[in-house]
Amino acid sequence: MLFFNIFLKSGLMKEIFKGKFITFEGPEGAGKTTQIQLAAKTIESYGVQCLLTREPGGTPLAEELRNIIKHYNGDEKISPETELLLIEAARSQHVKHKILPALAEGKCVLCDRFTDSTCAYQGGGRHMNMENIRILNEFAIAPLKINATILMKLDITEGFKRTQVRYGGKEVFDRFESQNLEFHQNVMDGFLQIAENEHDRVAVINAARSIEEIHTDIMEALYELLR
Ligand code: Z5A
Repeated sequence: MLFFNIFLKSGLMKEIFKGKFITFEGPEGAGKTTQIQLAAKTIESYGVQCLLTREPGGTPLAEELRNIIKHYNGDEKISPETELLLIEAARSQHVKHKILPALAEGKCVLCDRFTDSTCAYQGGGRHMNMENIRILNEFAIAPLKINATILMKLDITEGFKRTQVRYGGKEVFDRFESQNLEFHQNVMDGFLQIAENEHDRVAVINAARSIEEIHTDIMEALYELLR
């Protein structure tokens, strides 16, 4: 009986996760990369192949754009409009050349940041027009739709502390990390606003706990959002 139940559950989970597009969002250091890897392991145990990817980036060209978006340091400043268009250019390439083909093969695609990051960082952080961002997001990803999003909620100062540990205490900031606390608080508020408006798609997970506790909550939330 136990074996039969496990067999049934695994078959059900396979159906739930096959060909799904799942995004992970949140502030810096929230643990997205850590959790996306654990989620992939669990989903693969159901017999579904996973593709892990990230934004900005994910294809060779998009990764080149990522490098500019994160680290460009020339005298000519990148305007907020240019930053937004570079992110959307990388995204369009990523969706067409990597995400859509993988979904067509029935893989479960797990993406570290996606369109909600644009609303939160470029909209909330850089105060760019939300309607323009919405139109550009749609233009870059159509016909792709997100099936479920995990928003990892963490106090921004806690996130900074975690990334400092990763950098061994050295201050190596990219163009986003070097923004002030107000910028990062606006980003977090932007994420929470999205979750409030779209609770059928977005689950908010308290990321200030142990890695195992967070993983358990994420898998439960994904089951609820996708079933
Ligand atoms: N960006 C944008 O502006 N607009 C957009 O549309 C998109 C992106 C798509 C990408 O940065 C930047 O691009 C991002 C926004 C912008 N910049 N910021 N800030 P990235 O990809 O390089 O970095 P990130 O997305 O911010 O991720 P991160 O800093 O690497 O953090 P994370 O992936 O969420 O966390 P992690 O690497 O899994 O964990 C961080 C550390 O904490 C690490 O040492 C872990 O071992 C530790 N950790 C993880 N979980 C825990 C728990 N539960 N307890 C304690 N410690 C933990």
